[in-house]
Amino acid sequence: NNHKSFVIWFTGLSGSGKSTIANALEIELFKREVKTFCLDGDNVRHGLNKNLGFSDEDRRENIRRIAEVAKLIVDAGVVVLVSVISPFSEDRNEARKLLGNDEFFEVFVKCPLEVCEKRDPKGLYKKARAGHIKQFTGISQRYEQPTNPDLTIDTSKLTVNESVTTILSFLNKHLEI
Ligand code: GGZ
Repeated sequence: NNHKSFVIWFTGLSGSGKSTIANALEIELFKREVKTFCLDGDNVRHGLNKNLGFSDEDRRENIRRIAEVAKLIVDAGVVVLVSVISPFSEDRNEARKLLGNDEFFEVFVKCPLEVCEKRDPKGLYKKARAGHIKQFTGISQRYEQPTNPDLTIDTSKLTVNESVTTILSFLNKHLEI
């Protein structure tokens, strides 16, 4: 099957649902014979980026490397689903510049901090509140909301299925897939 390749860049707080949505979307794209690859911050930080922490500098380098890897995979003709907090607008804009506007779609996975904190699937917010994790996004470090995302998904209002359907119809409208 011939399709255009591009990056879907999911940005949002820890616990907002980025990876969950990317994984569910990947299943739907597979059914449509679209080749995909998931790049997840949490995974990449165990390998390629294991020398990076969570300072502003390290987050920037994390995003830079992930964008470069995403570009390599896009050039191989694969749709890349990137799930990283990517809290700083400047870093996301650099990623967009690297990929180019036609090959970069920013999806803001929007979810109030209170909801993410209530979900707390890994107990990280609890640790961050207690001061055991420094520079935690939303607690002790800033998250800059996208001002002009290609798409916004509010996961405090939509189910995973509804979120995936919304993204698929966005992609249908914009691409021949
Ligand atoms: C934010 C942190 C932190 C701090 C560890 N701040 O939700 P998770 O757990 O599974 O995924 C998060 C991941 C963040 O990595 P990213 O590469 O996505 O971040 S960034 O784009 O900002 O570079 C979270 C966990 O690592 N985690 N410490 N201090 N999230």
